[in-house]
Amino acid sequence: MSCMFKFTRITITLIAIAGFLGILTSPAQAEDGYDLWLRYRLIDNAERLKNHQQTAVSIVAAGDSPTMTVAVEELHRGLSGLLGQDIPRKDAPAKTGSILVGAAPALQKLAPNLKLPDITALGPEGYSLQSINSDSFKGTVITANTDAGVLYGVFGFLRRIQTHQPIDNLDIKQTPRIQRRMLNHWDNLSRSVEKGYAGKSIWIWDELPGKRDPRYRDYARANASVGINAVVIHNVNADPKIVSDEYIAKWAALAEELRPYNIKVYTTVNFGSPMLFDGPNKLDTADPRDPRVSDWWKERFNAIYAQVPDFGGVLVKADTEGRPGPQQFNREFTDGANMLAEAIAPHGGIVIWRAFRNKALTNNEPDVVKRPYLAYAPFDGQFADNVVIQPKYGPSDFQPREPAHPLFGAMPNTPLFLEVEITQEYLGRDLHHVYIAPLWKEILTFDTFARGRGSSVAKVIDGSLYGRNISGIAGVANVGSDRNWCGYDFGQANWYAFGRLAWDHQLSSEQIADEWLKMTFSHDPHFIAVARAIMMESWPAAVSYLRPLGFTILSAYNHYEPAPKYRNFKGGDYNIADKDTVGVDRTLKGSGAVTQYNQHLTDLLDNVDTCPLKYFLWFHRVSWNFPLPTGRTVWEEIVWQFYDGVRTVEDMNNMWATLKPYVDAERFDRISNKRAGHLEHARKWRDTCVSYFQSLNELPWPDFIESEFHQKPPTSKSKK
Ligand code: BDP
Repeated sequence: MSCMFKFTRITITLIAIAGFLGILTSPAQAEDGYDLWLRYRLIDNAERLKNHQQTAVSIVAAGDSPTMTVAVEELHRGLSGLLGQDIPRKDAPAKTGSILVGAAPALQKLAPNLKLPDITALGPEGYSLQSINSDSFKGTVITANTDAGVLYGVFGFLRRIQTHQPIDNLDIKQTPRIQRRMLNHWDNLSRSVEKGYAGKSIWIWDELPGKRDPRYRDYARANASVGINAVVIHNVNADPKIVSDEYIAKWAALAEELRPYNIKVYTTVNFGSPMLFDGPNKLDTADPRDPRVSDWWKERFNAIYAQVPDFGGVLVKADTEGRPGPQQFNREFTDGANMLAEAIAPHGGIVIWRAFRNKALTNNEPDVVKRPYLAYAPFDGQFADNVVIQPKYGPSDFQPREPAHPLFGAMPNTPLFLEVEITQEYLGRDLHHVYIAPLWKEILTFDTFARGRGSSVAKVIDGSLYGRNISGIAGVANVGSDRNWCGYDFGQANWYAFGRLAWDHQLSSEQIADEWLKMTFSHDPHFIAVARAIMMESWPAAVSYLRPLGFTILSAYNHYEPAPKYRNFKGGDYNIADKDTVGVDRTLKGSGAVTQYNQHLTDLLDNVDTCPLKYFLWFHRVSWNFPLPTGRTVWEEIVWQFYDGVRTVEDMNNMWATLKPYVDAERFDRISNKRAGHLEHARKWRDTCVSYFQSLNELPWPDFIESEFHQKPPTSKSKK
């Protein structure tokens, strides 16, 4: 981006001046990334430190449940670290400086004369942070209706200190907008992680249930600190053994470790389990209409709930990518999902049924992106009350950019969860520094027009559009056994951002980036401004060099390397370009995918003049010379975007290089090395893709490659 380029120059100048004046902050101590954003380092501003030390003198806690115990431990650990002195726990409030913490009923018992804030509207997970300044008591109250709410209040309070916000005069009430804020682990029983780039699975199956790795608790703390309250422990490509007695006992131990942190365990199940699972009651079918099959599941759910009484439910990938499902038995998805739902209902569990790449039973639609809509929309209202449908954010497969999934505007009578990917399957694995919050925000704010203007995806999934009592969002986890959890330091930002957006999807990407940077690196305003700019440009840049102008898919089978040729097969789903034309025709005259959106969107997307450029080649097939409002032809625009994306990565790397004085050497070097690899791989993407398209269309290379980007085209062919 050219504004980015200018910013880089300004940045370098400012850094030089700051260095000259000797006003740079000293680098922090070396860090390995294990502590994530919960580092609780001493506040480095003397005035602020003194002020906080007066506000937080002691902790007075009401209640001793496991959740209260971890909440108080965390408060003690956080305050003591941040304030550089032990903040003791006392039995009764002092006249000044006590932090009172506990659920409202317990707190009221402990301090009967205290006037507590009205928290009736906070629900089971909300919290209140209140400063009290009466004659008899000057202090702070962290309270909620439940201990879980108190735990979130503690993390909210600590986050304020960590991000340098005041903690006196507090009058804050917070409630999560979404009920089930879930991580989906694609972790296998072998401890490999599907599309995981951060080492092995953190679940050490061999050692469970007896031995509990201390990381389970730190993982739980990190999740609770951002409000994540549900974890699916197993891969969507599920091993039938996950519901064996042996494995239930293992993940019951995990549930025990996570429970104090208000995290409920869920698991994926293999729909074929009754016939795949070698047990005494193995069946020869998994037909959902066979009563023996529902009995089989009832028996397994009884076994699960006997050990995990608060088990959340099951996540199912069925009849897609070779996985078993009801269609194998000529049954509908409603048959499969409702059978499981009925078996789990007596225990209060839910069935989360994925809508990914599914085909309708009797419709072999050739355009893959149209299939899930055809498979599910006609069944709206026919699923049991405890069934949820979970589509990916777009109709294809976690592409760097996709229009939102049309199902979000098409199932008013079914709760829908949104599935996003925190792990960077199509976004450069752990090699590309991509901050994904802006992509998630683009989807969350996508207007479905389902109930007129303002019917955003966020309102569909948080339940507010249709007044639902089940709501949820799921992120495929990027967590592994690597010391720094996510494979590379900036990957932690995506875990953090997912949790924060799941709690409050109204937060901006910038706000979340600022919080994370302050808690993870430094408060220096200059550092924050530059690092935030790098983060905010990273996703748009990645879209430019991975999928410019709305290309559907260009990557190899590993979803990482560029392979436009491999994806471009004739007569297949992805015939994306030939000598004369480029894009996929999904208009009314083409595959008709535009009709799966509300009429307003259908009209907008169908028309080449009104279709947003970001989705242009997703919906339109046009000649390479088609003129665009940017003043460039489609061919020129594609080339421009590939080059511009890579230039932004260069700019981001230059900007990062100037941040050395603000970051400890260990993390700075680690990140710099990664960034070099990122740039190299982005160039590979650009050169592979533009060369391939040029070989198809034989159009001259645009002049701007040299004049604007100061590069030579990748081959010497066809210079104008
Ligand atoms: C595909 C992934 C595969 C997943 C699948 C899914 O490559 O690993 O199992 O999505 O989401 O894109 O089910």
